[in-house]
Amino acid sequence: MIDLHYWPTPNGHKITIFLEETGLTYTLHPVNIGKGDQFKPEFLKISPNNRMPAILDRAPADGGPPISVFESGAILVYLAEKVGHFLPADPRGKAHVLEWLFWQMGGLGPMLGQNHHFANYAPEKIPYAIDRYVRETNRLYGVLDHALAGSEFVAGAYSIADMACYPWIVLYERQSQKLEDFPHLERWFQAMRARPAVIRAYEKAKEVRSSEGMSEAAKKILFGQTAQSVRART
Ligand SMILES: N[C@@H](CCC(=O)N[C@@H](CS)C(=O)NCC(=O)O)C(=O)O
Repeated sequence: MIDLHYWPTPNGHKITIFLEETGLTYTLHPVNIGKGDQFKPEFLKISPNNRMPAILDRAPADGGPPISVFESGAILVYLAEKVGHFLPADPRGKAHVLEWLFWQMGGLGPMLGQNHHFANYAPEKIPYAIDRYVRETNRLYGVLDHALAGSEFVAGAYSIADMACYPWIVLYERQSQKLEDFPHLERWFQAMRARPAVIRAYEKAKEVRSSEGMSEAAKKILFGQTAQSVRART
């Protein structure tokens, strides 16, 4: 029922976790971002930002033509509302989940992504940049740890906020963080990691993942983009 355009990165895992949790039927369409699949015209039609994940729902609730959605946060909200799970309907519960979901989209994901970039992929090691993003990662881990001190999950009951945050925390070593410094976060992380749906989602990733590391050609595709690349697509 759902076509998922996917590559096994944290943003991709969020959606396979959701789909595995709910049992919605889906087909994975790999978007090899290191080879430039994100610039294919068919993909850009549903994801104009040339980023995965994106979905096509072939059986929308209104019975109309297929609906496409890009941006992992928008996809999670769309799917949660479609199935009526993992995003509360009451205004207080919904606001609480949405604030943490958007916190992930605007903070945790982008900052940890920059951490990965400057620590692992940048051709020169710039101490100021590495330090800035390792510190901001550390601060964000502290915020999450504090939230989880008073709550079993990120925003009350298990929700799309947990699914959005978890795949970023999986890479804590690469982000120069120690989970033992964040006991509530560590407790939550272990509980998330043990969920059968999360295990299945990461198994799916293995079916798709290319074994090679990031090639120089892939770095050129991923890290040199400007508005000119957007104009050149059409
Ligand atoms: N804000 C977007 C971020 C998506 C994103 O950055 N996807 C990356 C992989 S994790 C991608 O598709 N990169 C392709 C590129 O940089 O051209 C979301 O949450 O969906």
